Amino acid sequence: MFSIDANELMGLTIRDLMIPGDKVAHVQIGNNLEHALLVLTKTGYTAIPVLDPTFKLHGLIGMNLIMDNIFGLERIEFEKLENMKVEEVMNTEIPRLFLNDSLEKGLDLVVNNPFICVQNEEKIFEGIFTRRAILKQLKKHIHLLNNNQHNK
Ligand code: 2BA
Repeated sequence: MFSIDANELMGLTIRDLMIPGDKVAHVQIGNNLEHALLVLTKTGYTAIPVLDPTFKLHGLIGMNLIMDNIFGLERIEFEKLENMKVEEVMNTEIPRLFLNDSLEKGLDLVVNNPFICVQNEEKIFEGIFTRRAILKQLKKHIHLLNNNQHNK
C-alpha cells in the first residue's frame, strides 16, 4: 500500500517538475519578429523564452507583444516584422526560478504567470516550470490518496 503525505509533495523541487530546456521552444537574441511569429505560430504557444547563443535567459516574447508593436496609428506595419529584433520588444521583467527552489515558491509564481523560466546561478536557461506540470503532479497524488482511502 502507498503511503503519501503533503510533505512528500511539498518536498519536490523545481528540478523535479520542470520541462528541460532542450524540449522548450525558444528564439534567440538577434532573431527578427517575423521569425518569432513563425515559431509561436508553428508551436502553438502564446509566449516563449528569448535566449542568447550561450543559452543565457534574456526575456520572453509573446504573440501579444509582437502584435502590439506592429499596430501603427493608421495601419498594421508589417515591415516591422522583418526590421525589428526580438530584443526590442521582449519582456525582460520576468520572474525566475532556480533548480533547487521549492514547489511552494513555484506555486506562488504560477498563480499569475502561465509558466516560469528556470535558470542556474550563471543565469543560464535550464527549462520552464508550467501550470500543467503542477496539475499533473497534483492529479497523481490525489489519485494515490483516493486509492489509499479505498484500500483501508
Ligand atoms: P500557452 O501557450 O498559452 O498554453 C496554455 C496551455 O495550453 C498549456 O499550459 C498547455 O496545457 C496547452 N498547450 C498549448 N500549446 C500546447 C502544445 N503545443 N502542446 C500541448 N499543450 C499545449 P502549460 O503546459 O501549463 O504551459 C503554460 C505556458 O508555458 C504555455 O502557455 C507556453 O507559453 C509555455 N510553454 C509550455 N510548454 C512549452 C514548450 N515546450 N516550449 C515553449 N513554451 C512552452
